[in-house]
Amino acid sequence: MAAVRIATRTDSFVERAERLFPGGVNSPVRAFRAVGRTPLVLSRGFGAHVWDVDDRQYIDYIGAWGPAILGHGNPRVVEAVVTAAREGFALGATHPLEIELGELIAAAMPSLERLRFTSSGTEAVMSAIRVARAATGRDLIVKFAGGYHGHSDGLLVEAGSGVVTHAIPGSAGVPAATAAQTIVLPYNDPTSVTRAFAANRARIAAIVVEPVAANVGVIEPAQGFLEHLRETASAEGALLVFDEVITGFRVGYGGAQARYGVRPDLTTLGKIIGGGMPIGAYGGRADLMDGVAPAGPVYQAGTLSGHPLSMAAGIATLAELQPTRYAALESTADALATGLRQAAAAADRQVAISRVGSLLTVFFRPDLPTDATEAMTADRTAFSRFFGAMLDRGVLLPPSQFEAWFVSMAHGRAQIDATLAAASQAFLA
Ligand code: KE4
Repeated sequence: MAAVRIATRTDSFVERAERLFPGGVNSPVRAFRAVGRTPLVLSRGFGAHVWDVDDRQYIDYIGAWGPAILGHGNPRVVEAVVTAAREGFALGATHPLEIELGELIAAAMPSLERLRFTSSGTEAVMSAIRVARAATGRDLIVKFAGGYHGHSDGLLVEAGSGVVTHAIPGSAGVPAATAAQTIVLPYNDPTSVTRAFAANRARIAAIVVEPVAANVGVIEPAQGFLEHLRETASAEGALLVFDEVITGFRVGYGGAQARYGVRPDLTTLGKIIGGGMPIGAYGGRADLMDGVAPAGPVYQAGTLSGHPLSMAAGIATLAELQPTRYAALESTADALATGLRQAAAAADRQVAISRVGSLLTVFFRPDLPTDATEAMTADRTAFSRFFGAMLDRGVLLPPSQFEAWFVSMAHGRAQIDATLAAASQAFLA
């Protein structure tokens, strides 16, 4: 007789959510469609763990998609938010905490001579592009296949027919004319960048790049790639925009620009700088940012930009991010990656494990991809089976082959050992 599945609180919440939200979620990846599983409904997080509404505990590698570098519910971050909340929420004028967090970010990333807070990474990237277009008087933007920079129209595009021709819409509702303002190139392909500028001389305003690709799985920049972008942008009168929404304060306190020693003209940030509260930021050269209203003609605004509670959470989070803690985080992530390689080999599974700092991806393909085209050949069915087997053993991975695992400073030996024990079984699934 077929097992009778008892309806759970998860089922009830999912059913109600599906009546309310498109796909039952407020952001697509949370629907777990890529892995063919019922989405989790999570109600609590503490340290390296999250709990669903049926009180099932998971070791968490989603990490709120990046913000939770300290783990969930860090007492000092919670206390900072509660203290700030007692003084009022958004007050509609500059708040001292905006200045405090802005100074911390500028000190950590000297390329941000000026910056502006927003409420999301999407707003930050959209605004940085507007600044670049205004400063150069040019319209075209270069991005890289597999790069995700939020959901503004001009960045929801796919590569056009020829490598250096203009993009086509990557989402319904994006006008072809808007998409055509973007050129999509292969990541880690310097020649395509040179050719794109030769074919669009004096028309490209900026190159927008995730300095470590983390939205096709984790792909490290090839030796010299970021330097080539820097040199080409400078030589061509275009601007280099580092989208560090994920890598900022993740791959080191100074972000990818410090890790790789390449200075962008503009940087976008999010996630960690808000400690899990809504946030984004963009900033860079003073001569560029002084073009932003009310100092200059580039308009950008936001009711809740610089929200005091987001500022408080960000300040408390950055205060915990000392260099010694990054060393320990790197060591934990390395132990996880090494153990996963051993577990896969023991199960005779061909996977390639990419790691940059505490960002990690298990690609179900024989070797490490260098760009999105190669990443896309990964075996998604195999990943989905692995995801489900890990979930059933209490380990929550990002529900997509093409999202990064986020290891936090709250993940310790016990969590790594438990993850590896689960993986030893899950690689056999
Ligand atoms: P938000 O608008 O979601 O705050 O940030 C957009 C964004 C910009 N740049 C990069 C490099 C990003 O990774 C993101 C958002 N990241 C995704 C996960 N890869 C957020 C998760 C989601 O969309 O639900």
